[in-house]
Amino acid sequence: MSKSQYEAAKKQYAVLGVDTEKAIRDLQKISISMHCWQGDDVGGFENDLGATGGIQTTGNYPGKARTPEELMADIDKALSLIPGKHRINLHACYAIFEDGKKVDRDKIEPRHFKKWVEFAKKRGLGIDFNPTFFSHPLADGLTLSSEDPRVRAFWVKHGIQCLKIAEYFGKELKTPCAINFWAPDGLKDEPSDRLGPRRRMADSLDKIFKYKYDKKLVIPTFESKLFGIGVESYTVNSHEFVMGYAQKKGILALLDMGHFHISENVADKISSFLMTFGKVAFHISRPVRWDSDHVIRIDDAVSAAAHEIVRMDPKNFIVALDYFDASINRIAAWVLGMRNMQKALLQAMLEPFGTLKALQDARQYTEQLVLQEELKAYPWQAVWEEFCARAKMPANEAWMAEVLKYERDVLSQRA
Ligand code: RNT
Ligand code: ZN
Repeated sequence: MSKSQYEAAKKQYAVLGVDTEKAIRDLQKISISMHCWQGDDVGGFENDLGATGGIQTTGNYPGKARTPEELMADIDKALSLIPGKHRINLHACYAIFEDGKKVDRDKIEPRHFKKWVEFAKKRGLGIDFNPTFFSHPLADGLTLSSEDPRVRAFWVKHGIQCLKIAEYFGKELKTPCAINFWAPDGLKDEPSDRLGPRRRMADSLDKIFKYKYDKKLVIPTFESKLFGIGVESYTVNSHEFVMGYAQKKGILALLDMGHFHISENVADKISSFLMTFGKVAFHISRPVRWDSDHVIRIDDAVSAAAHEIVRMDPKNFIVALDYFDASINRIAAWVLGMRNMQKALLQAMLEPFGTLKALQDARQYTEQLVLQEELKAYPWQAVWEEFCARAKMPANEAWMAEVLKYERDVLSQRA
């Protein structure tokens, strides 16, 4: 697409009172947290057993990263095709044990993430973090809410160590580390006691947050979930429990787009979250019939979420991606998801929000509906291409050729 097409688009948007230059500047400022776990099917570096305990990947596309070096190289490849400055999101199971000196999760320390810090520093990336309450022999249905005090104590220690590691990231990289607590705790069949596990969960979290983390360096978030594999009837960290606990504790609640009833409008929750917490943390994901963690498309759900994020100012949001598809090229999965999120945000930035809001308030619902629909065909793609050109990035599917070359040269050697 040519410069003249951008100029034409710029004029067309200007008629609506939309400044495309401002949209490009605003998009350049947005950092999305790219999840390391798409690169190896949530495997981590502790063993080769794969993800267990409530999450699961399907597919066996060749070339997955097996070592820290491979994962870092793959992240580099992905980032080289994504415009903008972003963050990476790590899980505790991606600790790097030098000389094979492994420690269990209750004993991991900042030094086990030194290589990640070096990696991030060199590239000017921030790091976000997650304790890993799954893929472990002590993650058998219940972790922080277990009826066994020894199991709870183990996971409480893990949580505290992770807060220390998050502080280390925040301090070293000079940008606060968002640390997300997601625990798979739940039950397969109808429980008799729904209250007990929730009380134990709250007590364990209280113990973790007794650790006086530096609030300038660490932003804890707490993720809810409706159900999971093997925990179909009851999750301890239901939406209501998480909302209540987070508010009481003064931490943020996290919305994962795959963690609600399939017909629920997750975007509608955002404004209420913002009013309650002042900031909203997000896992952008794509459930297909269930929490399947497909690579995100610019579907109605993602588009609606992006619109709400832009309308309520991206400054107030922590946007992370969360999906893991092992059936397709993993680098393409990263690049596509990151670029899709950016495109969805750009489309939202090109919305004449003031005009639409005025139509709503004046009850001119017909005009509002018509404009909302007509906007979908506006030339946002020309603005996207201009944004990519300024970042010296391929603007369209041309990036896939790069990924295929990497697959031939690098990934195919990992048999
Ligand atoms: C699982 C949650 C959680 C994980 C990651 C790996 O259902 O969405 O966020 O996907 O922590
Ligand atoms: Zn999630």
